Amino acid sequence: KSGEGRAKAERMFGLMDGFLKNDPVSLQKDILDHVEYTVARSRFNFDDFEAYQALSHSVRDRLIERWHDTQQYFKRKDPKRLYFLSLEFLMGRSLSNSVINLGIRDQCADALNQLGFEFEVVAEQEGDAALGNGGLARLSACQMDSLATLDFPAIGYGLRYQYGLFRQVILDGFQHEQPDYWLNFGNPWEIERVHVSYAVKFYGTVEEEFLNGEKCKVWVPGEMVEAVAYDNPIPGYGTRNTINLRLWAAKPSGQYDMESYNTGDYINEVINRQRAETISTVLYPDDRSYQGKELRLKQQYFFVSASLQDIIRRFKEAHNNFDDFPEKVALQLNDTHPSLAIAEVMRVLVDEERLGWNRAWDIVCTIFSFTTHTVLPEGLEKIPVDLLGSLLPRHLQIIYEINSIFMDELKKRIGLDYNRLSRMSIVEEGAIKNIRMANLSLVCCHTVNGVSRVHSELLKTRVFKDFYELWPQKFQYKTNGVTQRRWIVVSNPSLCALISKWLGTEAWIRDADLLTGLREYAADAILQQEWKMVRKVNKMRLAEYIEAMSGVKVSADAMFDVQIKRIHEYKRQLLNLLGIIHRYDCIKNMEKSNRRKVVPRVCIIGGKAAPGYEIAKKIIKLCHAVAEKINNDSDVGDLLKLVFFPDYNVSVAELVIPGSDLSQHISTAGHEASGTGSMKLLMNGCLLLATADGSTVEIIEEIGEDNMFLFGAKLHEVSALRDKGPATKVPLQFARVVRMVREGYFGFKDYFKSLCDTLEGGGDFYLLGNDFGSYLEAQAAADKAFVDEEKWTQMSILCTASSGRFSSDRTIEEYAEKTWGIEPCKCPF
Ligand code: BZD
Repeated sequence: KSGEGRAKAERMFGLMDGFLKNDPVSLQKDILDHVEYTVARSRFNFDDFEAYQALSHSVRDRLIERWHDTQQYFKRKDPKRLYFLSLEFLMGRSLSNSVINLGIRDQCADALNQLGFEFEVVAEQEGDAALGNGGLARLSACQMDSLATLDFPAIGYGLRYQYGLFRQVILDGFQHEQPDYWLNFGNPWEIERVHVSYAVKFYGTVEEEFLNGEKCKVWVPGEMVEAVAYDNPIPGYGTRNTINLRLWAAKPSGQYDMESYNTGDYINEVINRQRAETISTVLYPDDRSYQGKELRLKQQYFFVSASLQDIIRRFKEAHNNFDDFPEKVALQLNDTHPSLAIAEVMRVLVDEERLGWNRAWDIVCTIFSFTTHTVLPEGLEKIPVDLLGSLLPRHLQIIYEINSIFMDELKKRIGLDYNRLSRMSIVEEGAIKNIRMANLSLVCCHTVNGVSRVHSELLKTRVFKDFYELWPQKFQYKTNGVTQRRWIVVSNPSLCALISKWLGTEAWIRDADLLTGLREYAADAILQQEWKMVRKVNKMRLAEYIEAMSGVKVSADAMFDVQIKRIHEYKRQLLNLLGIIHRYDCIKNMEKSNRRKVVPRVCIIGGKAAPGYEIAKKIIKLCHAVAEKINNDSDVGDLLKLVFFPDYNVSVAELVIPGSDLSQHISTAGHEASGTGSMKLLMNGCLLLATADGSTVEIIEEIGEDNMFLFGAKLHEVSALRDKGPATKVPLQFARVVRMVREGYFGFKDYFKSLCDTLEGGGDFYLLGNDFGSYLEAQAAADKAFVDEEKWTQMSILCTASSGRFSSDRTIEEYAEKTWGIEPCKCPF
């Protein structure tokens, strides 16, 4: 080539080879450019928040590069993709997680340092993305991290709520809810796709038409709303793969209502159209059961319809008929919340694609799988038929048709056993007719997953017994897991460094089974010393936060005992509080000289109550009332402190978990489907005080009963105890502490009456009285173990060493192989 030609080619090549550099100097330049051109501040004068914005944009640029490459690669390879449909994702903060997964944490810290900023301080500026309630939503977030890290071709779909989970504010010890308008300060982690939008239809009628001599149904909708895509890149760790979490926001439809045009009612037309946006305004804050609200149903269909239009469009770009659809598409329903997708796929394939009912049905039966996250039959979603019929008339017809075919087949299989037929029917008869979304999912999905082994057994023997007898092959379980990237590497960097040092490798960050390598050093005095140091520093950080937040001074030498999760009667925060009252009572009644034998404790409770859940709110108030008394009692001093962490969320968890010595997972056996908080605490070397419920049963198998504090009625005993009626033999201490609350020892006597009534006089459904004695014994055993520092540290190391099985990487590998049938598709560097 001539000199000029070569120069041009080099220039072009330079432009194409545009990957951003990750050395501190390049990062610094990018940060300053973003300060000036994105944040619009002077590069000579910006604060911590602006530094956060500029750094986030610099990181986002790097994410986008990888995201593009990954999407291009997936498009070229056209592998079978997993579409993960979930109404909730609890992502928390993104900055620290992204820089760690991109492998540029230290470079970013250096770049900031030279500009006069500190990475930790800058990262603290970020608010949480809290688009979910609790375990189910955080599990989705952990699973997205694992899908990206393991190079699976997956896309998450959900809703972009403008208001995430409410902020919990405590006034005089009472919970108040405030809106979480999380987008107020902008969100650098999303990319608005103004051109990726779909019309979603609601209401209207179903007409019959003849098309090419064939009778067919046509849905004539009464309302249209536009769904606009917001893409959130999810980077894998140690891979270039960066997958997409696509969240939909509702916008007024671009199509004008001609009627109002003609009548000249312009202002009202604009106002009405604006109302469409309410669909994605707010997350429902109740994690118990479905309430038959129209807006909730609209949310469900809105996100299902937009996601399926997107999925089918993508499929059609590469295929000209639906023959290969099941080989290319796996649809995972995160609980039954997205299960309208089943009826929607049928509608699209039958009414729009004209495949005919039987062919459409064959496809539907091979693409869907669902996971349930509840144990209780009353936790299963039901939609009133009238509501569904008015909002989605064609879908109701389709569901009736599916049910009618199912019922006919079922009669052939089981005969005219009407009780069983009515239990299994998708339509629940009664004063209010309902559609049972779990039954719809069970009929149409190829697989139903439980979230722990015990949960799956309960599904087979109780909740879905009839279906298990019919289709045993559909039932599987995948014990939940959490990502060690977020829960060790991001939130506990010093423990992360210590683990890598002793294992001589960082490979455990992608392969958590390697953590077992720590077992052989559990008794090593040097490791123990270093382990204790790391934990102590984390506890001191937590103690500082407690003092800043509540004014309560706590000693980092005390045992930090935590219970952090949503407030529920079945999770038994009340049992914990009664135990604390008992401890307090003992200290008060003890000879002064004996008090020095008491092991000092700092009890931490955190969690939100659903706004309409009165008993849960009373538990929060009781916690504050008890704390007020104990923390101000000079007889007690440092021996016992109780603090409630307001507004518990992912970021608070990241602070609390690394500094916890003991954590409580004390649900009545048979009630917690899995539980995942326990896994995060276990990974961080926190000992567990627990009942044999949900995934704890499997944790016990990994760490052994000796390395935890187990108590309480076992699963098989619970039903026997309930059948027997009110417990006759509750321990005296139990009666005493309940009496203290009832008689107003902590004030608010009238207010706490109904709470005490749940425990006495034939109540006590959750068996607190029955389990109280063994709970106190387990607590005493924990005290005893804590005094033996060497023993405790060894147990702590063994907890981390045994936590590998509870990585979401393992869960996702199992889903990929046994449920979804997908393979990794790794984007080359
Ligand atoms: O799901 C939880 C279970 O209670 C836990 O045992 C389990 O570990 C996790 C993950 O599998 N369930 C929920 O978190 N459920 C909800 O948040 C929810 C939300 C909306 C409606 C109903 C339930």
